[in-house]
Amino acid sequence: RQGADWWRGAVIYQIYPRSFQDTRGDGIGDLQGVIDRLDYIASLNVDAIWLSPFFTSPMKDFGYDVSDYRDVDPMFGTLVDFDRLVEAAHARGLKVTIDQVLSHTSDAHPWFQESRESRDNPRADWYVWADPRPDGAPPTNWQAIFGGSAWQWDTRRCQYYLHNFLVEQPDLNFRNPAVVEAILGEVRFWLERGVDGFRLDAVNFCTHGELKDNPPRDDIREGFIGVRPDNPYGYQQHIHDKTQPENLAFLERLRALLDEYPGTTSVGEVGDDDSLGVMAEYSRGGNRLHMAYSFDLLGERHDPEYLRGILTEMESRIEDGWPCWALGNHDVTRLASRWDAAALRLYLAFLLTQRGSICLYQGEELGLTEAELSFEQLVDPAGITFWPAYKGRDGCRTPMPWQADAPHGGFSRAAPWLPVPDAHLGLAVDQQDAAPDSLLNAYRAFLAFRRTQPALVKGDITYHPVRDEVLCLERTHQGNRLLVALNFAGEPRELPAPREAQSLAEAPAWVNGSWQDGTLRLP
Ligand code: TEU
Repeated sequence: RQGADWWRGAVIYQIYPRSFQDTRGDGIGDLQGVIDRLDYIASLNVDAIWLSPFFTSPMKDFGYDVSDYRDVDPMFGTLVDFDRLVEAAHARGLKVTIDQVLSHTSDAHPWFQESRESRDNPRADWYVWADPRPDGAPPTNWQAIFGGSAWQWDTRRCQYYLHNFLVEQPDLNFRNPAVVEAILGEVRFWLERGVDGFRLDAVNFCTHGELKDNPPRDDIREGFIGVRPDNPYGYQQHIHDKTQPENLAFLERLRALLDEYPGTTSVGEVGDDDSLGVMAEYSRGGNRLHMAYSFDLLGERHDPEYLRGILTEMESRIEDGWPCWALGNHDVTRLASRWDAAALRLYLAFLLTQRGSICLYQGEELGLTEAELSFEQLVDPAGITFWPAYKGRDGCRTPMPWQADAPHGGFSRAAPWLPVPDAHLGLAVDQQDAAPDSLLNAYRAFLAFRRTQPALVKGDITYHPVRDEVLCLERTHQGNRLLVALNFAGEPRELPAPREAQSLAEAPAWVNGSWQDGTLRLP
C-alpha cells in the first residue's frame, strides 16, 4: 500500500469537516475533531482521507468559496492543527488528500477585490469579465448551476463577471497565464506541507468557453444527479460546452507539479453530459490527472443493467486512465435514501469490487439516511433557491452520530449547525461498534478482505451479462482470480455460474451464498 501508486485501488474516506466532530463547542466540526477520530477512520481499513474544504471562506457555499487558499478558516482551527492532522494520519498509515477549489474563488478573495476595482488594474483579467449586450443584458444566456444567469453585473466596472455556481463564486480566468501560475503556487503550498494529493473541485469548469449563446436543450439525462423535468439543479440548460480543450494544458501543468512530489495523487471531479468521456480524457496518458470521478453512480438509477452499462462503457473508453467511484458525497441524497435501504450490504460489495479507486462519504458506513429538514432549517443556497422541487444538500450533511445517548449524538456540546436527526441515533458509531453484524462492521470486514485480494485492488475486470437481476463480474490479478456475484433481485436467486468462471475454485470467500456443481445460490 505504500508505493508511489498507492492511490490505484485505494479507498478514500471523505470527511466533511463541518459535520465530523466538534471539539470547540461552537456546533461546527473542526480539524482537532478529525484528529480525535483518526483511530475510528483507521479502524475502517481505508487507505486515505479526503478533507472537504477547510480554507478561509465566507462560507456562502460552506467552504467551496475560498478567500485564502493558504490558510485554515478560524472556525476549523489553524495551520498548526492541519500539520498535526497530517502527522497523526501518516502515523496511522492514512494518506491525506485535500479539496482544491481552483475553478473559482470567493468574491471576498483579495484577487477578486482587486480585479473588480477597475478595468486596468494588474488583476483586471484574472476573472472572466465581459461587456453587456447593447440592451444591457448579460453577454450570453448561460445559466449558473445554482440558478439564474451565470453572469453578475458589477457597478464599478460596468461589466458582468462569470460565475458557474453562486454569485459569490466568481470564475477565475484560466485563459490568463498569470492565473495559472498563481493557482499552481497555491497548490505547491500544500504539497510543501506534505499532503498526499488533491480532489479537484469542478475541474472541467476551469477554462471557460467562447462567449456565445448556447442553444436551449431539451434532453434530460435520466438517472443523473437530481435531474427531473421539474428540477433545474444540475440541468444547466445553457452551460453544456463547459469542458474546453484548453483545459488540458492546465491539467498537464498541474501534473508536472505533482510529479515533483512523488507519491502524490489527484482526482478530478467531472460534471459533464459526457462525463465518462471526460473522465477518460483527463486520466489517460500519465500526464494529466491520476484519476477522475463523475456523478454517474450518484443518481437515482441503480438497476444492475444501468450500473453495468456505465461501468462497461467506462472500461471500454478509459484505456490507461483510472476511474474513481463513489455512491455518496456531500452533494447528493444519502445512499440509504436514494437506493434501496434494504440492500446496503449489496451496494458495499458492489462498490468495493469495481475496478478503480473508491470514495466513501462519512456516514455511508453507518447507513445514514437523508435527513428530513423543513424549509426553515435549510442553509444550502441551492436548496433555498430551488425548494421544493429540489431540497438542496443539507440532508446529506448533518453531523456524524457518534454516541446514541450523548447530546447531539456526541458530535458537539452545542446545538449543531444542522440538527442530528433522531433517526440517526440508533445508527450511531457506539451502537454499531457493539453489534457484530452491524453495517459498520460489514464495511470493516469487507475492506479488510479487499486488502488481501490484489485482484480487487488493482486487477482487471470483465462483466458478464446481467441474468435474473444478478450481476456477475470477474477480477483477475496474476494468480488471484475472483468471481463476484451480486444479487440485485431483492429475493434469493439460483442460477448457473457463468461458464467462463468454471475454472475458478468453488469457494465463495466473503459473499454469503453457495456455489456448487456449477450452480450459484444467492440469498
Ligand atoms: O460540485 C460541482 C458541481 O456541483 C457540479 O459538478 C455538478 O454537480 C455537476 O455538474 C452535475 O450537475 C462541487 C462541490 O462538490 C460542491 O459542493 C460545490 O458547491 C461546487 O463544486 C461549487 O464549488
